[in-house]
Order: sequence, then structure tokens, then C-alpha cells
Amino acid sequence: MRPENLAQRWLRDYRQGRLSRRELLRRLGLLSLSVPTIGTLVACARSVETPTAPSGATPAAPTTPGEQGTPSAGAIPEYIDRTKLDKELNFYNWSEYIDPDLLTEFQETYGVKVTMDTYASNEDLLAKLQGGATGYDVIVPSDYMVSIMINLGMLEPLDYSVIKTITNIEPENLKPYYDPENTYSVPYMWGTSGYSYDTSVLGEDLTSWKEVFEPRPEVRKKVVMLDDQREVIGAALMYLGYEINETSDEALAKAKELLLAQKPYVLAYSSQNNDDLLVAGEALIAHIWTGDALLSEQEKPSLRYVIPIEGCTVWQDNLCVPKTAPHKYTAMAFIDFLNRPDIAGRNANYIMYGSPNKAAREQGYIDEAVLQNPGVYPPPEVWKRLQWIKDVGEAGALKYDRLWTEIKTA
Ligand code: N2P
Repeated sequence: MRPENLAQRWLRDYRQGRLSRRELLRRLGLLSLSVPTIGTLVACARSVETPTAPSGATPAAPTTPGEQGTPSAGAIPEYIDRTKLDKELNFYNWSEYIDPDLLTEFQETYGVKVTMDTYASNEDLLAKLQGGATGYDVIVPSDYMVSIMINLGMLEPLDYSVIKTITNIEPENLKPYYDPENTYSVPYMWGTSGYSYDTSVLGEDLTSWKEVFEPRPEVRKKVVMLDDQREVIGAALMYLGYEINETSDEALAKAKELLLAQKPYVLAYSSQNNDDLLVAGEALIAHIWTGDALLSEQEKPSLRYVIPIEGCTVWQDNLCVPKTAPHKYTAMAFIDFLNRPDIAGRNANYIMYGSPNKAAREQGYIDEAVLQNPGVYPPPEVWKRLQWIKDVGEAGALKYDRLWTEIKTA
């Protein structure tokens, strides 16, 4: 992201109370901005009433409406029946996984207030819904969790007379193995789960999961792992040379041994604070998702994201509507809105994950720096070592669940 765009983003976070003034000024000081630009930004920061200057991250919206399912910015598309829109929508999303301005924009344009709760893993999402949470309208399960939810009959078929912006999605990201006709899911973002580490302490050459699972002395107690059973056990399996969806007792016993031996060196299992711990220097190495890795690199340039030589997970998260959703039509309209190229582009620039929105890429809405980043869009030779997590069935899931509890409670 360009320094000016980053500065605008922090300024917005400051205005919305997510960043202290002191931290804003500290971060601005790290960017090589011209003195007049810093002066202007600081002046903006002083006046919370001042509207955000137009962000360079957002190219002008197309002036002619209707480019293949692309309504003009700021309008409710004519194919949406406004009389069917509710006044509210409940969104259940991963944390730090949407530009919050988009929720405000949806509210201002559609008159629908979006309330967002967050979760940290697919298993947490499933447990919450199975535990009886019936209020959510839009959820964001990953690939294998879509399979599980389809099999459990938990998802509502999507209404493509409303989600017309499906035409903006890259065909290669559609018709995935877990929902071959996209009956229940529209791709949202995708990414990988490698690790980030501090090159200023550990040098430039780290390539293997060994650094995470059998850390050198200076890294001990400074390792952070995702708080995610399939990701952590999957990474251990890959390091040991197994396939990521392995369920044999032998492979899982070896993974358990490795993870138990690693545990004394683990500072935390955290999917939400792993980036903060890296930036603060409390962690030197962290198992992490792409976008969180890249955002932390912006705050601490000595961090580097690695897709390990033994391979790592690739995943695609999806917008879905639970069967129990109270505001189904509005949910479809929200999904349609999120697939607009300008909206999808702004979102991808903000959260820094891979976007399946082809129109956003082609129409120049995604920052070139993000598109060129091999961590976000890996080159073909790296793709070969990426693996998809799959549904391992009820018996397999139970084994993973037990193993995870054993690791966490050891
Ligand atoms: C963002 C969440 C990433 C989702 N912080 C991983 N599937």
C-alpha cells in the first residue's frame, strides 16, 4: 500500500477510535511522507469533524452504471427490491476481515444497519451456530467448513437474481470442490497460512517449518501459533511430510509428539493478536494468515512472510447465509454489494488478502503493490506446495478435536 493510503487508513482508524493519537503520530513518523503531507494529516487528526480526504487507494468509481452487474457507486441497484430490505443485518465474520467503512457505506446507501460479531476459527463459527445462535444473516466459512455446513443442512441456497455481481468473480475461483455450483457460497477472499518472522533478529534465510516447531534458542517462548486446530495440526503434519488432511493414528500421534515438544516454546496460540505480538517484538516468529502478515510488515518492515518449503495451507473464505438467518433478502443484497468491483477492491486493499474479484483487478481497484506481492498472489512454483484443508468426516474431526484439546491443555 502506498504511504499516503496507509496514512489515510490510520487516520480513519484514529477517527473511529481504533488508534490512539500518540500511536497515529508514531506511525506517521515511520512513513517517508513529505513534511507538508504530514502537516495536513496531523491537522486532519486534530479535527475529528473533518471529512476524510479522497483516498488514493480508491480509484474514481465508474461514471457509467451497469458494467456487467456493476451499479454506479452510491446507488441501490435497480434489480434490488428496496421494499424487501430490512433495517438491520447481522454479520458474523473473522476478526479484522473487512474495511469498516464499507459497513457504513452499506448503511448509508441501503438504509440497513450492519452489526458485526467476530470469530477466530471455523470451528468456533460452527460451534456458535450449533449452539443455537440463530440471529446471523451472513457468515464467512472457509472451504472445508462450507462442505461441513452443506452436509449438515445449515446453509440457505443463494439468490442469484439478487447477487448479480457474481459475474465479477474470477471463473477459476467459482465452482470450487466444496460447492460445485456455488449454490450456497460466493468466494470472498483467499490466502495462505505460513509464518512471519523478524529478519532483524533471525536473518534473511528462514524457509522451513523447523524454525517454528523446533525453534532455535533465541526464539524459544517467542513463537506464536494460530489458535486453530486444522491449521496447527495441518502445519505439523506437513512439516513431518504427511498430507494435511491425514487422519491415520500413526500420523496424528507423530503430530502430537511434535506439538507437545513445541509447546514450552509457544508464547501464545492466538489468531487475533499474533500480528500485534510480532510488531511489539514480544514474538519473533508467528504462524499467520497472509493479510495479517502483510499488515504487520507495514508497521514493522523487518518482518517477512514465508510460505515454508514443506508447504502450507491455501484457503478460500466464502460469503454464505445460514438457513436460520432472519434477514435473508437483505443478506443477499449485502453479498451483492460486497462483490461490486469498487467495494471489493477497497476491501482487498484494506485487509490485504487475495481477492477473487476479477472485475476489481481488471478495473484497477486493487493496489498494484498488493497485486505484485508474491505473498498475496503466489507464483506458480509456490502454488505447487499449497494444500487445501478438507472435511475429514465426523470420525476424523473427532480425532482432531481430541488432539487439539490435548495440546491446548497440556
Ligand atoms: C482475517 C481472517 C483470515 C481468515 N484476520 C482465515 N481463513
